[in-house]
Amino acid sequence: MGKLLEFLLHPDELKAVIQLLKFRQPLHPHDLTKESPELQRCYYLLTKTSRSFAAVIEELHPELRDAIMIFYLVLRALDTIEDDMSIKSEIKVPLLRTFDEKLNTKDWTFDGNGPNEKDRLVLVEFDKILSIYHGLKPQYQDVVKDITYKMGNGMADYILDENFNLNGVETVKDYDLYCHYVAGLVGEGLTKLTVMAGFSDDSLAQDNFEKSNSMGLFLQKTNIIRDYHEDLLDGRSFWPKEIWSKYTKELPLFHKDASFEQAGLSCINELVLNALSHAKDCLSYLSMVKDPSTFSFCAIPQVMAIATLAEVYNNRKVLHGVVKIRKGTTCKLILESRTFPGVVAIFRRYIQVINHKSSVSDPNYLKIGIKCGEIEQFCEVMYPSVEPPKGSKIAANPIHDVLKSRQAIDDDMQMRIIKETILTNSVLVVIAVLAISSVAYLFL
Ligand code: D61
Ligand code: MG
Repeated sequence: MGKLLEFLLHPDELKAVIQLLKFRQPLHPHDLTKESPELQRCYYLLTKTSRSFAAVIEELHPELRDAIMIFYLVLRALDTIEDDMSIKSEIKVPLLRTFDEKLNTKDWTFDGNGPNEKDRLVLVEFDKILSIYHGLKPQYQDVVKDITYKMGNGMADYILDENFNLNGVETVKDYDLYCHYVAGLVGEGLTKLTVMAGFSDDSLAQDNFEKSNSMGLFLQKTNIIRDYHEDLLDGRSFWPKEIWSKYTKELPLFHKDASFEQAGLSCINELVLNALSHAKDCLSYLSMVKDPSTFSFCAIPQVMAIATLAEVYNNRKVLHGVVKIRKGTTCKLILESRTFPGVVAIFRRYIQVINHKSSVSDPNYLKIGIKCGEIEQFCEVMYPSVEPPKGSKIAANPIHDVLKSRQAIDDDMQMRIIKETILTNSVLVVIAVLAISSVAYLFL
C-alpha cells in the first residue's frame, strides 16, 4: 500500500511521525563531531548494523551511552561469526569460545567472513571497537567481557550439535536456553550496567537475573516467530520441534503445502502463547527502570515486540514472507512508551488485539484466553481502569510501592509530552489553515 494511502487511513500516525521527527526534544543531545575519529566510527558501525537499537542507544544518558554501544558492537561481532554459514565449525567453534580473549588485545581484527555477511565490517574494523572498549570504566569492561564469554560458549554448544541448523531446536527447554545465551544474557549485562550507574533498581540484579532474562527472551522469541520464512530460506530454523511436531512432520510443509496452512497458523499461535509467558516479567522489569533515557531504551524494543506478536498472531503472511509494523505505528509507539503507564496501556491494547483474533477452532484457544486474562489482570492491578470507591480497601501489593516511587518521574515526562503535543498541534493547525486558505484563494 502506498505511503499516502497509509497515512490517509491512519492520520494519527502521520501526526506521530511529524511530532517524533520535528518536535521531540532528545533527552541527551549528542554532538559526535566533537569526538575522536574512532568513537565516530563506532557510532557509524552501530547505525550500519542495527535498525532497531541504534537510535535508542544514541539517546542514552552519557554515563552509559558508549559502554552500551560497545557492548552492542562486541556482541554483534560475535553473532556475525555465529550466523555465518560459510565459516567451518572447526574454525567457528574455537573462535566463539575464546572470543572474550580478543578483548585483551588492542588490535585484533577478522577478515574471514563470507563476502555477503551483512555485518562483516564490525569484525574487519574490530580494532576501532577495542580502542573505545579499553577507555571504558573498568567495571563496565568487566561486564562486557563476562557476557561475551558466556554468550560465545553458549552459542558454541549449539553449533556442536551438528543437526541444530537442520532440525532446529528440539525441546522448549532447549529453545529457552538458546534464547538465554543469545538474548537473555544481553538483559543480564544491561541490568548490571544500569544498576552500577544507579539508573535502575538494585533488586533487578537479584533472583539470578530472572526478569532480565525474560526481557531478552521476549524480544528474541518474537523475532524467531516473525522470521520463520526468511530463516528457512537461509536453511535454518529456530522453532522448537517439541511445538511444531504437534502440527507437522516437516517444518517447510507450512509454506510449501497449502493443506498445512491451518496447522501452520495453530503453530504460530502456540509460539505466541509461549512468548507471552514473559510479558508480566517484562512489565515488572520496566517498572524498576528509573532513568528516563534508560527507560525508553528498554521499553521501545518491548512495545515493538508486543505489537509484532499481535501482528503475527493467526497471520498466514508469516508463513510466506516478512510481516512488519508500519513506520507510523512505530512512531506512535515510541512517543507513547516514554512513561510506564503509557507502556502498560500499549501492552493492554495489543493483548486485547490478540484475544480478539483468537478463534474457537484453535487448539490453544482456552490457554490464549487465560494468558491474555492474566496479563490484563496484572495491568489492571497496577492501573485500575475505574476509580475504586472512596474508602474502599485495596489489597496491599508491593508493586504499588514501586509505582509510587516512580510517579514523580512519569509525571515529569508526562508534562514534557503535553507541552510537545500542544506545540505539534498548534503548528499543524497553522499549516492546515494556511493550506486551506490558499486553496480557497485560488478558487475565489
Ligand atoms: C533492554 C533493552 C534491550 C535489550 C534487553 C533489555 C534485553 C535483551 C536484548 C536487548 C537483546 C535482544 C536481542 C534481540 C535481537 N536479536 C538479535 O539481535 C539476534 O542476535 C543475538 C546475539 C547478539 C545480540 C546482540 C545485541 C542485541 C541488542 C543489544 C545488544 C546486543 C547490546 C546492548 C543493547 C542491545 C539475531 O541477530 C539478528 C541479526 O543478525 O541481525 C540472531 O542472530 O538471532
Ligand atoms: Mg545469531
